[in-house]
Amino acid sequence: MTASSDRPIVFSGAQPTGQLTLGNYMGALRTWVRMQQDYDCIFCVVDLHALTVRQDPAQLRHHIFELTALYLACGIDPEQSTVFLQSHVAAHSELAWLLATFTQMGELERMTQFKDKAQQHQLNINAGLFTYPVLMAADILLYQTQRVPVGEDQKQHLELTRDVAVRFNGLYGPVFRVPEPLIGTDGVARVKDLQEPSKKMSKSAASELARVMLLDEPEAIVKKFKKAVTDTLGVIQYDEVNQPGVANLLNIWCAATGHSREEALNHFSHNQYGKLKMETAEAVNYLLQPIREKFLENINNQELLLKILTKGAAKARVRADQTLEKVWESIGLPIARR
Ligand code: ATP
Ligand code: LTN
Repeated sequence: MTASSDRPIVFSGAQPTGQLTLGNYMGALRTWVRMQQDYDCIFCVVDLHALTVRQDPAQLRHHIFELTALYLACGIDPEQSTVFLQSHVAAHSELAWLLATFTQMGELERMTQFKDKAQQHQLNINAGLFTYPVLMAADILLYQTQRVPVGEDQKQHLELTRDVAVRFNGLYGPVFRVPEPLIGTDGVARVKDLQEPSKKMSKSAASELARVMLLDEPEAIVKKFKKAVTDTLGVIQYDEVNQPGVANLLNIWCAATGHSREEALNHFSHNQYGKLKMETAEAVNYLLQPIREKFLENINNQELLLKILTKGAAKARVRADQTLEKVWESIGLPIARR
């Protein structure tokens, strides 16, 4: 391993809006864990983003610790990577304000996540929900990030981040590094909802059967896969358009076992859906078992979790402030060193 300053910088985050799903793991977390070896990784618990949907204070606090414990249980190593809570580093909010003045309303109006969430939360379409992608751009640009490993649903936000960075640099010189998204390199770019396989599996899906949580008990996982929606064609082949449920199960089986799609099709070619469902459930249980065990080891040690976040924030703050000062200077604001 080389010194951290020589390695390309990676930034990513997840919202403390509930336990992680298999989608979060296969689309993002698993890639994060692998990247730690070769990259200078910064992983954030993005609590300020979670506030765009109304949160119960006690539950939010619980979710913050739970997500931190899940990061560790998945294999994020706070000695190797920087792990911190977004609200602990003020520069995120500060840069978000500045970047909002370089982002057009029309650009934000086009964001599909905004349109979806506005639809889901019609009584609370707050301005934060609208400017959410600007805060995300600030998260990424503060650290001169090179790679951003995310699920496919975040692609549009990444494109906006790049556009804002290029626009700013065009006006003031090379202040920000323009980041590259990394989508679905080590898993599935978009794990689908088990009940409505046209949609992505989401933490906030209405039906419990729709999503597999990393901390689900093995029996619950078997039940969810058994009840997964497929189709009436009765053949196992890979066809995302006409058989999205089967394609999703095949993708999950491949990501859980490390087999290719071709191998999956050979393996299941003469089987019925029941076998595909059972074997997928077994493979997922095998994958998640060590995560559940590790989670239980550290979830009750809140003191340790807070210590990790506090230490991570101190490291992150130094780096974030360097970029923020560059931004202030370039737009003509006198710097008050902190
Ligand atoms: P919510 O459902 O509350 O909106 P979320 O699970 O979509 O939450 P995050 O917790 O912020 O959102 O997501 C963390 C990471 O997981 C992101 O990189 C996101 O792209 C990825 N991700 C989320 N859902 C999936 C999915 N179904 N398939 C692949 N990746 C996903
Ligand atoms: N918007 C992301 C979470 C997120 C993020 C980030 C991901 C906030 N800031 C910076 C990568 C980099 C989501 O909803 N999944």
